Amino acid sequence: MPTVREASFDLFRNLGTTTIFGNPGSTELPMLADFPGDFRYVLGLHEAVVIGMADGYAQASGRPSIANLHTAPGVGNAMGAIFNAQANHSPVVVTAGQQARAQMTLQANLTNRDAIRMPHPLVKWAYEPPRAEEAPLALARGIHMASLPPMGPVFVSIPMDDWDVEVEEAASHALERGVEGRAVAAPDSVARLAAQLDQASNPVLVAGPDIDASGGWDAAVGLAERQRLPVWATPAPGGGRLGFPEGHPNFRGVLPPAIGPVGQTLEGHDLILVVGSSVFPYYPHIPGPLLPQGSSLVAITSDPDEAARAPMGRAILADVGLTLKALLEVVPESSRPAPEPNPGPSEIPAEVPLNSSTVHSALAEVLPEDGIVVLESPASTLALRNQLRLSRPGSYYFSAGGGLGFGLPASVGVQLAQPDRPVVCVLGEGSAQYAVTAFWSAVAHDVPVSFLVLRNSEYAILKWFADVESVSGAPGLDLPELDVAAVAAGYGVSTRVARDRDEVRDALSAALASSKPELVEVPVQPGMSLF
Ligand SMILES: Cc1ncc(C[n+]2csc(CCOP(=O)(O)OP(=O)(O)O)c2C)c(N)n1
Repeated sequence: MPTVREASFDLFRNLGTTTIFGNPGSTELPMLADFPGDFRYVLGLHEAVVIGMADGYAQASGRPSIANLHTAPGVGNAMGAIFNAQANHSPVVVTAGQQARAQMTLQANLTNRDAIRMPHPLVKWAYEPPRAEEAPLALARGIHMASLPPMGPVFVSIPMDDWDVEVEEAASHALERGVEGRAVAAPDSVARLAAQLDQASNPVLVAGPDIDASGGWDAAVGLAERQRLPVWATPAPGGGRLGFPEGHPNFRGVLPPAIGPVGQTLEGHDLILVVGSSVFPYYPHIPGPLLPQGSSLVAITSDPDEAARAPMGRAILADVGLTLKALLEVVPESSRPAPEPNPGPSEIPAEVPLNSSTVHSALAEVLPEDGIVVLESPASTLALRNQLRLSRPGSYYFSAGGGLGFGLPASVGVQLAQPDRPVVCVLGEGSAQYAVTAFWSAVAHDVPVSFLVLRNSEYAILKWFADVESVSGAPGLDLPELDVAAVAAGYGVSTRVARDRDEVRDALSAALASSKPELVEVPVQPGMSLF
């Protein structure tokens, strides 16, 4: 019979996953022994990087990814990134080594003494198999759990002396199983919603990240066009992906992230259809009516928790893409006038020194049609969305959890999953620090991400929040002398500094054309850019 190690790698292979992200320690070495030639091990130098890369890879490949961490301290280091993965609905299968079974009760060094409890409440399922022979079954169960809706991270702890144990005959079934979880809404729910849409006088669509994740992009466009719906993107903090092309004439913009302003923005709409998003990813507490007077809300989500916790409206729990397609099949062509066409990106007055809107307008000039943006530049998020108007599926990844340290490693994972599409990772110089060693992984594994770093010498978004929260005199909001280009160069990345719009455009073109990771650092004016 095969060993636990052989059976586990067969399992990964059968499920189409031959990339393992990891940072090894003594408790993980037995798993990695005689590492099979058809597998790729992507080394991250810190666990935030390991999980961030695995998160980007899972989202951009649409398949579960495997991340291997070093027992308790490795899991501890990874917690912020696991938090992001659950907010992103990202199917990351986190495995960690554990002391040898014979030494766990006496708690020898590096025993993860409560391995199952440790990653809670961030994972869908956490487990340590009671017997070595069951480790492949536990991994199989974890992989299926991670990829069932709502997708999300799981955790399996595996004692280091399990890997050479022979599995039992019965385990072979586990290796070949498939579990399918995409289910369309009941036909009467779909018919009722179609009738509601058609009878509404001024309905609106709010598009969320799970439209992209579930392959519902074309159906969302079809529905908006057939029903003449204006479309808003769900508020930026929860918009880990785009649910609708932002260059489409029906696209209105990104909803503001607070209760009162969302209600005001949707004023005048008698039906609000929210698809593939929580209702809503609010952030600052700006109270107000949850819904405009006289309007009702229906949400389609594959996440029971999102459905249950929404403070208003009716929710339909179903696969977002399949249900959009089913809705499109039954909804009639509306005779409502089409929404006023969106005027497109705002004009930017020529400005010296640069601000982030100018930089993003230069990026828009050179980003190829199939370009992908991974974004973690808090004060320029809205400027980037406005200037770029990304309009292809799978083109945008952002941390829906809001924990910094996602963008840099996720861009490496996204590029590994999408080797034929150019990836640009846009970072604030503060954000770049949280998982900074991912620069090394990009170089070591020849991952040609183009990094664009906006250097405004401050935590600009926190200064904006200080105003919103009426806080004055807070320390720790300035970042003088933080030379990201020099740090990245230390990890082996080729870097340049661009000081005006033309230099930004030319440096980005060169980085995009390069087959290596390259970084363009741009000193920009402090403050938020909203357009
Ligand atoms: C793990 C983590 N720690 C701290 C924060 C709080 N935080 C949010 S934005 C921000 C500043 C980011 O600075 P920078 O990347 O330079 O972007 P800017 O605001 O200047 O655009 C911080 C520290 C966070 N979101 N996540």
